[in-house]
Amino acid sequence: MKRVLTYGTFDTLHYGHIRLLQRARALGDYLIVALSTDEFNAIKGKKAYHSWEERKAHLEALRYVDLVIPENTWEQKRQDVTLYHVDIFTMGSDWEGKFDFLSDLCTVTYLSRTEGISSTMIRNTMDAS
Ligand code: C2G
Repeated sequence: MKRVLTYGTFDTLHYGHIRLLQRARALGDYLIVALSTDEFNAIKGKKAYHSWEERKAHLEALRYVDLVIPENTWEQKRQDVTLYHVDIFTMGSDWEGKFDFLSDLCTVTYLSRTEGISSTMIRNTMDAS
C-alpha cells in the first residue's frame, strides 16, 4: 500500500483543495491529511473561518481522504513521514521546493495549484454579500 501525506488549512473547502486532494490520492492508495489546528494557523498568520473540527469533518466527507491528523508545528513533518510510513509527500506548487528536505525519507512531489480560487476570495465574497 502506497501512503501519501499532505498538509494544509483547507478552510472553506473549495474545488482547488478538492482537485489537490484528488490528485494526491491518485499518487497512491491511502491519503493522510495533516490539518492545521487553529493554534497553528495563528502561527501561520491565518485565521480560518471554520474550526478545526468543522474543517476535519469536511475533509472526512471526501472519498479521497483516508485519515486526518492535526498539524501543530512546522517541525512535525519528518516525524509524521516516519510515524505513518509515508511513501509520498505532496503539496500544491505554491510550496515548490520548500519541503525537498524530506526527500531522504520519501518521494517529494508538488502538484499544480488551481488558479482562480482561494479561501480568501471566498471569504471576501461572503463579506461583501
Ligand atoms: N491549493 C491548491 N489550489 C488552490 C488553493 C490551495 O492547489 N487554489 C493547495 C495548496 O497548494 C495546498 C493545499 O491546497 O497544498 C492546502 O492549501 P491551504 O489550506 O492554503 O494550506 P496552506 O496554508 O498552504 O498550509 O505545513 C504546510 C501548511 O500547513 C500548508
